[in-house]
Amino acid sequence: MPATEALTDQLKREARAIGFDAVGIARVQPYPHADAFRAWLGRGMHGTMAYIPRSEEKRLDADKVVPGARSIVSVAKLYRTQDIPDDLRDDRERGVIARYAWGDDYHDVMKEQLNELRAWLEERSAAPFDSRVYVDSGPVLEREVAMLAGLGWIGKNTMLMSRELGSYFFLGEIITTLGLVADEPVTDHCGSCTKCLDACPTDAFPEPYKLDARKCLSYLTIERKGEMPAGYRELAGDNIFGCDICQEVCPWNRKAPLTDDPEYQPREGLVAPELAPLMAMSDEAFRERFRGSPLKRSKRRGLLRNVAVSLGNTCDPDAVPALEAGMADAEPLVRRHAAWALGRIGGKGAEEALRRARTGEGDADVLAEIDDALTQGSQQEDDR
Ligand code: B12
Ligand code: SF4
Ligand code: SF4
Repeated sequence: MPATEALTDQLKREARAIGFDAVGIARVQPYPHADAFRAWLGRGMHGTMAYIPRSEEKRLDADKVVPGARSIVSVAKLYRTQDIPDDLRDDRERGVIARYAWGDDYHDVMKEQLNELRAWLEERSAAPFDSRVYVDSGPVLEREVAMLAGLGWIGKNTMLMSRELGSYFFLGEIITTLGLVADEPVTDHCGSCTKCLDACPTDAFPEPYKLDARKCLSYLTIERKGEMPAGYRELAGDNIFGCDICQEVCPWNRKAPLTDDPEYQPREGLVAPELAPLMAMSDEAFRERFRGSPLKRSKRRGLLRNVAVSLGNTCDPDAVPALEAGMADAEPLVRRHAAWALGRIGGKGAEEALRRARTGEGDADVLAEIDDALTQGSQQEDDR
């Protein structure tokens, strides 16, 4: 067996031994969907994620990231551990956190494993090489790379899909100047199915294989830092961090395997947590609870914004006390969304809470939200 082939084979075995669930090699080459990526940016579908257009050229050319790059080792790591038990899912006082965020922060876990794999490669390779390791946050089109490396196909929901693994897995890569033996892409297995496109609550797919991030609940609950636009609040339902709907409905996830890796097992209270206690969380409690967790990305104010919206979506007067506490939060962003939520619940208790909050409120945006909520509440009364 020629040396490169043997090294590639051993590298793949080592990647699995380290804990990755799939591994493949992509040759550095022009990306087949480069124009689609440019068009996506051109139409502003990245929203406020300015870091993406800033590194547009690097994302499209690995040689601009690692000069002389010839191969990209692409790895996948499963994170699905269980599904949400029906009784928790049906409990409207609870919110839903996307599965990827139940365990430890995958960036840290996977980077360490990829560094271990790179160290192994450095020891075994006859020639010295240059390389960079990335998980999610680097200037790489990770799904495109994984598709070229034969890990799966890009589904209509834009997820990298695998017949063996489904789609609940993370991606990471080593871009290297080494010339390894490249894999072949696999064919598309979506067929005539459109379940993901039909299930999206916000209609975020303008067409198959394209996602308008500005409409996606994952973007709206995690990446977008300011207010949640009014038109999306009801559609957010009980999703308080990320969204798994277009994966939950996918037939390829029905029998996909679970992982028993300790890092990705759910941290206490993250599988469908109760909403009201989250609303009462102090800054310190937030930092303590979500240290080393993907949830820290939204920051406390972003998470509580989402929790307020979901409390409103319960339409349950029992949520009024938690929201009234939210009206006293130091963050105007939280108070604004708590006001909206009280307006959505309506009724005497919610109206009184809004009026009490109004007397001490000094922020113009929050006052406007309170006034809108009071109008909405009185309209609801008229309709009853
Ligand atoms: C920005 C971003 C987001 C944005 C935008 C997502 C998007 N679809 O564009 C938001 C915040 C919405 C998001 C959400 C999620 N994300 Co995200 N996200 C990223 C990030 C950082 C960049 C993605 C990007 O470049 N988007 C630009 C678009 C144009 O590229 P793309 O998504 O790869 O889409 C490809 C297809 O559209 C394809 N294409 C275009 N036209 C056509 C036509 C045909 C016929 C075909 C076949 C393909 C095709 O070309 C594009 C380029 O390859 C990547 C990490 C990375 N560095 O790549 C993670 C990443 C894609 N996200 C990931 C995850 C887990 C999620 C969520 C599941 C989290 C959650 N549960 O809330 C959701 C899933 C939503 C969804 N359906 O995509 C994983 C996906 C793993 C996988 N199996 O695919 C990644 C790879 C992170 C990681 N390292 O694991 N994410
Ligand atoms: S993650 Fe949710 S909101 Fe985003 S595209 Fe998928 S179903 Fe739609
Ligand atoms: S739900 Fe259907 S169309 Fe969507 S990714 Fe899965 S197989 Fe493809």
